[in-house]
Amino acid sequence: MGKVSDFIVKYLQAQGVEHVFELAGGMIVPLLDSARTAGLPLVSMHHEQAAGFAAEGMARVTGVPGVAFATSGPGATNLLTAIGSCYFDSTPAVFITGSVARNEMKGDRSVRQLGFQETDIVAMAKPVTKSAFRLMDGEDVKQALDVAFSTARSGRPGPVLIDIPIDVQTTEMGSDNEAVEVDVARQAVRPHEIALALSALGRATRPLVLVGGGCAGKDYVRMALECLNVPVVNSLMGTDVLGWDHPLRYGLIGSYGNRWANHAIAECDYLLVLGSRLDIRQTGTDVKGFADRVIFQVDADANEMNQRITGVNTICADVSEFCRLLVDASFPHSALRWTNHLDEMRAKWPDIAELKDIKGINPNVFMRLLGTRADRVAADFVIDVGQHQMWAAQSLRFSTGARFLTSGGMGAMGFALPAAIGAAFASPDPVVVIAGDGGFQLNLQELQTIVHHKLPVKMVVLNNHAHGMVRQFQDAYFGGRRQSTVDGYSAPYFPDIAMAYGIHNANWINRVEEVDDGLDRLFETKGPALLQVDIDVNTNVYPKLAFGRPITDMEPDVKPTWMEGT
Ligand SMILES: Cc1ncc(C[n+]2csc(CCOP(=O)(O)OP(=O)(O)O)c2C)c(N)n1
Ligand SMILES: [Mg+2]
Repeated sequence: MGKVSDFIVKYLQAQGVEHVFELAGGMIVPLLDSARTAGLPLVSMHHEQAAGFAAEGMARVTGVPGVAFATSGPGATNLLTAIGSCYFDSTPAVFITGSVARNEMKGDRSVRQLGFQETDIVAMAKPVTKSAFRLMDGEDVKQALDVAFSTARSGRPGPVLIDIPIDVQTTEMGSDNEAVEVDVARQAVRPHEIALALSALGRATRPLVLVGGGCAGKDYVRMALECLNVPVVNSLMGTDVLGWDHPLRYGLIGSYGNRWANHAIAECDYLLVLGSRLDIRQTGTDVKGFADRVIFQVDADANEMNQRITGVNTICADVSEFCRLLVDASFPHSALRWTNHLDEMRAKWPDIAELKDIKGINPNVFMRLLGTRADRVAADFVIDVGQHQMWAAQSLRFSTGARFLTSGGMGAMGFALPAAIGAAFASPDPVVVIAGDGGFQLNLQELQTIVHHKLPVKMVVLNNHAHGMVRQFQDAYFGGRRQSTVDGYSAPYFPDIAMAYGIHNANWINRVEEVDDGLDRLFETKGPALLQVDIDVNTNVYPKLAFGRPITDMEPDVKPTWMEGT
């Protein structure tokens, strides 16, 4: 029958796991060895956080739970940021950590450690997982994996952590444990809920749909939206539900939302929220305006509804299932006056004209050009955290079907490069990384993984020589004292770094006239390439919701009344 570690690997293969991301360590050597024997490809990363993000990137593209292995102690703790990212952004993943042998565990002894690197990762991971547990008996391995995979995928997806002592991994298994397909419980949709949502829509003259992360990568959602024929706005996590040019798409709402999209949400008389939790970054703090319209919210997680915005008609269901039924039940809605009005607002306030007196390359304009260029090679996008993320969400032009992956709830700098590695293993098409000079330095070491596997990752580093988003915050609320964002902070010349790793297609631009050429060079070779794009340090992201005010009041025209809490 073999060892527990052999069984685990076979089980992963049966689940459709095609790659496991890891960084070696003594306590996971049995798993690495079994994977090698069974032909399950391992991707050796250079930081466990990066292994976790790569697993997340892969899961978001494939829908199959991402898997990463890490050793005990620092290996396991290094995973935590990525585990949290999967938790907040509802990404299915199974993290497996190795730990010290059972006879080296401190148990109830009042010492800090007994075994070398002994660390209670289960307790640490509990608040950022759907389930975290230690497998103490090899005979329970099948049950443990069944629980892990069904928990990760069912309801609102998320991460699970299993910690396995090394001597459990090497236990010879007595009974025959056949790996089977795991059943995933999906919440049913009650037909009368759809009927209610549709009849209220029938009465609306200014209807709107808000799509969020719960819709990303789900084909039924797009089909349902097209059946409804209602204008659609998105949260950051729902950016890629419809392509930029899709006739129903009216852009990003929220803190850095497109101006017309925030007006659309303020003015609508009916709002159907699909897979979005209406958090503070989407609605602002002043939510009084949300009281006077009909809201239906569909979400897999009942706890997320009727929280900050109340009086919502809630439908606790799998969004994809809801949309599948909607396709059969709905009929196209017509609201020509309303869509004309939205079109007029969009024409009046173009995203590429928000930044006045710009010196050098306008990042909103750049995002449009980058998207158009990347579309020709059917690229997906993985975006880091900062100003560049918001410029991308406001202005990146891409087709329906392209993915826009970013770290939403955790907002983890350093996400993009490793998550792009996961996305690159999941699909043959190129992956475009959009990162800032700050965040790119958090997982820079993964350039080696990209080179090692010759991955078609196209890296765009928007270099404003600053932790720009925090710099903008300091300028707004701390008298422009740019401590640790500009003062005391620096970034290297990234093309030289790329070259040192063996990425020879590495270029730099800082003038408007160089943009086309720079983009051509980025895509002219098949393999990895880097383009550093210098942006003036003082460039802000606008419009920006004026904190404490209604969603339509946006900086720089209106000043905030509160300091933002996020
Ligand atoms: C791991 C982590 N540390 C700190 C932060 C706080 N933070 C948010 S945006 C940002 C600045 C990012 O700088 P950069 O990557 O250069 O992007 P820019 O805003 O300049 O486009 C910082 C420090 C964070 N989100 N994540
Ligand atoms: Mg920066």
